[in-house]
Amino acid sequence: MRSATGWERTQVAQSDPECLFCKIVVGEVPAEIVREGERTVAFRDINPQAPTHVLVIPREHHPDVAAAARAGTGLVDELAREAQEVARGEGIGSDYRLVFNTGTGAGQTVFHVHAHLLGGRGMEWPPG
Ligand code: D5M
Repeated sequence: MRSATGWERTQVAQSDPECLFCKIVVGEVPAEIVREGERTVAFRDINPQAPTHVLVIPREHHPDVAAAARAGTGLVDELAREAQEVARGEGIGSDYRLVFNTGTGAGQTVFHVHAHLLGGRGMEWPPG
């Protein structure tokens, strides 16, 4: 397991010291990092729901995908692009599901926007 130490001193424009994923971004909480970019970090979900289950997050703190979109800096596009790169790296090509749970009613438990990248098995619809 590797923490995001390479980027520890990177100035993150917007950060919440109480946020678990902000702590992963600065390497304060360890995670199994699979990819890092200037604005994003991807790490394996602690409770995987598929053979590939990676969370792609921005370094900046935004509570959910709508807030990240409102920031208007192309961050959500970048999460999608990074997810595609992770999928390629995982050998699942372009067959994956990308999910943003938004709000407690939809199952969001960590209020730092994250894209769930799920793949490596067949998917059903509708999701539970
Ligand atoms: O998804 C939040 C996800 O975050 C959930 O699938 C578990 C995962 N999680 C929680 N803590 C950790 C750590 N420490 N490492 C990796 N993954 C973690 P949500 O959509 O908010 O329900």
